[in-house]
Amino acid sequence: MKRVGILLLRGVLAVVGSSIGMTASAQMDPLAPLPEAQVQPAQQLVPVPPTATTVIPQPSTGFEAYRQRLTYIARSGGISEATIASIIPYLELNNRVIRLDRGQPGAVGNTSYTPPFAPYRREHVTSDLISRGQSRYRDLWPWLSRVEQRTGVPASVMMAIYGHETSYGSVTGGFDIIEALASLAYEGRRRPLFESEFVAGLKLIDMGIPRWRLKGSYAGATGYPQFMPSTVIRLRADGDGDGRAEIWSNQVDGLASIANYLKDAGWKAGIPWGIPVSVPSSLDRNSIRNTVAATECPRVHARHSRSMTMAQWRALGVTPYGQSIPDTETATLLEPDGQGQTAYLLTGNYKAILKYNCSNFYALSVGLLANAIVGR
Ligand SMILES: [Ca+2]
Repeated sequence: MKRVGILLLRGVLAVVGSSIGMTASAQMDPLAPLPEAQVQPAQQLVPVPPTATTVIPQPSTGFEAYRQRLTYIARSGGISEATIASIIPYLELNNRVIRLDRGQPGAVGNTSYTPPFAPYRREHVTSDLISRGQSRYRDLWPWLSRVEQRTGVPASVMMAIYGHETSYGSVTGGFDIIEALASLAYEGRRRPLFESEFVAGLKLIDMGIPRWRLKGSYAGATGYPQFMPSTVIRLRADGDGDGRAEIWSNQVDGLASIANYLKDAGWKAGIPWGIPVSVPSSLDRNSIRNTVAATECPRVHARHSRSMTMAQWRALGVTPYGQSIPDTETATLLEPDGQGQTAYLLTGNYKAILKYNCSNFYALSVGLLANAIVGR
């Protein structure tokens, strides 16, 4: 997983978590392992409607205790004592991070409703984003072509992700990710994930990256590729060949890291992410329905048909508008605006984009922006 974005956490019900348990754990030996139960995750608590008489416990008391657990997991993760001592005692709970995390669209309400794609596309694949992408693509092509050769990932796709994630480096996020990750871990809805990313963030500091560099989204994604810390450690790449992978200050390194991520996620060279197709109205959607639930983000995959080869799709009357996929290549069908509108056949490379951010709208708009950047 690259990062925890807005969509990854969708569908998780926000729960009033103001009464985080805090009793004896503050008095414990900080060296001793702290079982999970001593700092209760918010989701185990019964929601308390805010009323005039509701007493809101001070969460800072609970967070003080939680710092001891952070110290313990940092030590267990091999973080140096110097880093632990210079950071953990001074960490504060960032309530804004928690509010943003809980306030995500889709967190409450009718989760079965999926809006049409067309309005999202208009908003996210704009002429401004296309023209800025084209100009950067031209400027950086001498470096990006080498990254493309090495990874098999088209430079246009790297650029489109760069555009979507950070508006080509102009919005990389201003949260201190160490504090944000500690706050989200404390909040508890996805504690194992955020605790492990917190430790990875400290590891980056141990590796010599200064704390002030570690700025990013409220969910802990940082740098031009918006990687979570564990992904920074595993997949950041050197794009310009100077021996350093500087994802916070060097665009080519950021783009090469994006390509490296997609390659790691299974990107196959020479195959498009997907193609727009027309679907005959006679096509029996039931006969192509996907009956296997995906293990990762099943709601996103549930909107796709089952996988068939291009030759099989063609036999069913599904016709590419332009470029095709090789006949033996498999693809799934997605009709994001419903029947009778433009549909897409999506390859394994689309699934690699989904690993970056598991949302059909995200992956489609990345693919369409990439096409537009190279004039397709
Ligand atoms: Ca470099």
